[in-house]
Amino acid sequence: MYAQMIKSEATQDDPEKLAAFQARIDAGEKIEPKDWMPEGYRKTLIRQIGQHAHSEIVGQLPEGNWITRAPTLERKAILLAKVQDEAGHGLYLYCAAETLGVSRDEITEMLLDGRMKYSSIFNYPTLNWADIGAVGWLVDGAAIMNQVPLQRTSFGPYSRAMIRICKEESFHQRQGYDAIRKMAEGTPAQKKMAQDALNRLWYPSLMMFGPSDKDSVHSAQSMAWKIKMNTNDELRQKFVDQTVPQAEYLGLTVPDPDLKWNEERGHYDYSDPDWSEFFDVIKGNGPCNVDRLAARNKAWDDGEWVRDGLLAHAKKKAARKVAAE
Ligand code: BYC
Repeated sequence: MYAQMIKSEATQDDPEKLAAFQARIDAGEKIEPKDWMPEGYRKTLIRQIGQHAHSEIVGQLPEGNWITRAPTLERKAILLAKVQDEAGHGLYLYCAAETLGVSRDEITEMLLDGRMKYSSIFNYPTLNWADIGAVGWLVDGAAIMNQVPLQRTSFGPYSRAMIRICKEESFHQRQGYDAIRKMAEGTPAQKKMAQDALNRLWYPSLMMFGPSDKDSVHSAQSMAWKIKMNTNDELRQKFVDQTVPQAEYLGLTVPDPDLKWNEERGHYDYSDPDWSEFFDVIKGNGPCNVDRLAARNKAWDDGEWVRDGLLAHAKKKAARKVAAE
């Protein structure tokens, strides 16, 4: 329905303006907040940037959960820094969304009441320390695969936010790989934990790229507008090709009996995730959806007095300024 709404609004735009806008996109120009843009472009960006921002914020929950239980002081400091980075990424992205005429409060409320999504991956639990390594390795690895091309996305504020985010994400992926490597090279019990984490997180990581191209509602229009630079399946394949040799190096087995190198295609053949599980998770029925939204709602309610205090202070300051003029 949202897609339909975007389509009907897009067709109400002036055809000449639309053609000039598309020519700018095709020429590789960046679109800036004050430039004319089709309503569908604006709404698609708010949806994608907003979902992305929410993912960064909700993504702090499964990892933040392990800060107090990290096995060494060094791992604790690294994890703490990473989780703080995710908050920063959320803030850059909320700022980018705000340049499109929507307030951070509005999109936050849409997350809290379930009107807006966040990445499916964060609806899976992190059961032990190996999962934290696997999240850094696989989840941040998938995020980078998706986000590096987004540095070239057509909307200026989004593109600039992505450049900064990608620098930090590559550190995140490397710290995850290092943590899982330590487990994989450890005692038989630690290696078993690393394998178990890979078994549980492999398919949810593949789901992060979105449904297969034939079921992707937004890809065609988003790619024409260079909001997305690649299809979901293209990025998923790149992720598989990059990650399988890493798993082999670690001595771990990717839990896909059909995984094999295809010499002719120059890529790995792999099995798709269970798409019915994916659609169920994004409808709100994943293992942790209820907990994640409850945690975000509680944080929002608990922070009300801070927001009220800041607003009251800002109003008082503005009134003083008016009185002095
Ligand atoms: N989870 O037409 P499609 C991170 C929805 S990493 C939930 O292909 P689109 C982090 C989609 O919204 C993750 N929903 O959509 C990492 C649409 O539903 P609506 C954040 C999903 O937008 C480590 C429907 O399915 N990264 O932040 O063209 C630590 C049809 O899909 C998912 C980004 O958000 C999913 N996985 O393509 C901390 C990157 N996949 O909206 C944090 C930017 C699809 O019509 N986003 N859906 O109701 C994108 O590149 C694109 O939005 C996607 C989906 C590839 C994710």
